Amino acid sequence: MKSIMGLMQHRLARVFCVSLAAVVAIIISQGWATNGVADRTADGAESFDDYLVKVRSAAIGNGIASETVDAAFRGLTRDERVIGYDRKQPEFVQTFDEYLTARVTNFRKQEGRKLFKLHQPLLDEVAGLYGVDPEYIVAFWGLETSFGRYQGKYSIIRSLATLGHDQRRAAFFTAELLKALQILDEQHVAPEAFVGAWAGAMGQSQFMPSSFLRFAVDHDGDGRKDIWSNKADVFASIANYLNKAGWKRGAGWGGPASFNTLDFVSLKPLNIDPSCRALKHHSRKMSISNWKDLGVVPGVQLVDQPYALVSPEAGANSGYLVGGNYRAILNYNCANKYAVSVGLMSEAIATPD
Ligand SMILES: [Ca+2]
Repeated sequence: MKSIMGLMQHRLARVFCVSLAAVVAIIISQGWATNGVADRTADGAESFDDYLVKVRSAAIGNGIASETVDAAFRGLTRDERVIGYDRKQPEFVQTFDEYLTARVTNFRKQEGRKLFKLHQPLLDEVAGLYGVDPEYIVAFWGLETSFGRYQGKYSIIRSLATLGHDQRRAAFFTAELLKALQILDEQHVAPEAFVGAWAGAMGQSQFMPSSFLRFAVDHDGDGRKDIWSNKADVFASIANYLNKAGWKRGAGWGGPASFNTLDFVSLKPLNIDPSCRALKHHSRKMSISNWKDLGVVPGVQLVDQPYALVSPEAGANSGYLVGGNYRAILNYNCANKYAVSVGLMSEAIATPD
């Protein structure tokens, strides 16, 4: 057992190492992206155990206790199921309607309304604190894990180590693995409960370790950011994420719009933000009155702000006009169908039966 002094020294050391860790992580990820782990695994020369030895030394260099790393890596093997999922291509691309029908189900809407009411004092408190709309917190919670029910049962360390050792996205997943070790070292979660989806999304909010370290919040003040089992921490962490993504309370997400004919190609923006693939399917942003001049009519009352039109499906006479908060939703998961599902789910949650 660690002595109190030992613990204090460890914590003091970590304060110093937090800033150092960022620098070291960049150097490491740069090195590995060019001539380090990624390349060595590409030719299959590096064993999983050799990979873990390198990660161990990088983690300790980042200020993580060797005991934490050794306990996490003890007896660790690759999880080949994870590689199987990573290689699996989607069999077909769903239309918006198919996707929304499968995701924004009547069950989730009803459950969302019920839980919205049940947790209203906490949701209002958290939403007020972070300047977001409470129904969106419940919508993310419902769509990510069916309100905490399905968080995934894969070991986060094992999944990330497997994907970090694999050649496809070695640098990305190795960086996430180092962050996962930091989360364990900070004791936010017991090692045996450090589980999630196969690719490392964790807890009721399904944060990757890097998102956890940037956005997770200890709202109930017990010293742990517990997105696995504490609702106050889950809600506040989602709210904080949206706040940091630039959420504007009361501005909505956008809504459906209809038109007769539209030359979408002529509406493409001059520059497309490359950080999110969903933006390739957005028009340039215009005011509601500009859209109406082009014959694009919103189906609902929208707040006056610039909107982009999400590329309509072939032959469709309707699509979605999306505002600033929609961009914040894309930060969570950069896919248009996902973001529309969050918007529609939020509206359903806030609308009484
Ligand atoms: Ca807590």
